[in-house]
Amino acid sequence: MTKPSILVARAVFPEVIARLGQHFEVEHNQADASWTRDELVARLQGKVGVFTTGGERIDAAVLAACPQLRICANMAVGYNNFDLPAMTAAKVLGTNTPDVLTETTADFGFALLMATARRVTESEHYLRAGKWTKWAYDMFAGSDVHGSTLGILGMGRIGQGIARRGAHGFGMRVIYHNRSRLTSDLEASCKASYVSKEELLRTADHLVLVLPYSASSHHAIGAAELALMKPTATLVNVARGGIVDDAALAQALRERRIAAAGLDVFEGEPKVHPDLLAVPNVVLTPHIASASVPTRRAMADLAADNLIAFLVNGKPLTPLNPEVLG
Ligand code: 8YV
Repeated sequence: MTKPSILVARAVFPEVIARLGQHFEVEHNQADASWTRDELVARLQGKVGVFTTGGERIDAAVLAACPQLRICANMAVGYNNFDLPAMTAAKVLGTNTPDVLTETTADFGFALLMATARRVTESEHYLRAGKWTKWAYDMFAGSDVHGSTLGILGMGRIGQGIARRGAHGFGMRVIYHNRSRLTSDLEASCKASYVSKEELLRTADHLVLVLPYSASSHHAIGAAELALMKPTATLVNVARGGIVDDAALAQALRERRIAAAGLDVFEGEPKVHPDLLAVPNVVLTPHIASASVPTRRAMADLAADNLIAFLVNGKPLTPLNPEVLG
């Protein structure tokens, strides 16, 4: 019997490709670069499933050009690369990788917060450049993390992980804003209090963004929101590029209207706004919040398991639009 054909749109663990190969004919992008949209559509011809990594846009035009496609399995918890209503209309299943990356991403959110508040990369660049010749009382003096007010915008699983770290590990007062309020049990476990977005912006010493990207969260942090923040505040984004207006943020950092920022995601990444590259008070990382070896492997395994479970027995593990299973 011939095996169904699937596409793996980016290079991933060889062990995961081998496992997929037990069930499917696998075409695998082993190049360093992602395929263009036209190339993706050409490669998708005759494929019933595709393993995506968050950068491949699956919309109505792609779906219309690939009528055999039945499942898109994202190796990411975020799925703003999917036009989910169009996928549902075309009866194409989408899956993502929730839970397996929560703690690792929360760890990184905290790492970025610490590095930003305590000016870790800025001071390392100074040292590496051979500029460290003497002690000075104010050399790279930053802001405290312990005992300060941690603000979280978007209080899903990762936001709660960051809240727990702040409250239990660093004695921070935690405030949050979210589309919906957490249950009182969850609020108690995170020691977090619900506030309006305006109060969050005005009060937080360290504001961490962990909300999903959609049309309604586009530029959720722009010039007006930055203007409400304390001049001593730091901003951390481990969510998605596009949630922050990067040009407005670079201007606020340049004019020291906020103290510093830590960014793992960018509008138009992997390109980074040149104005952000030009300011010293920002820590920049290349979208690696989930990148521990075990977590990336767990994400790849879950995406592969979704393809296998759906295409072999019709029962995906983490469906985004289960109505297509009906
Ligand atoms: C991924 C992410 O690394 O899960 C997400 O939503 O942003 C990251 O964990 C990225 O999407 C590539 O898979």
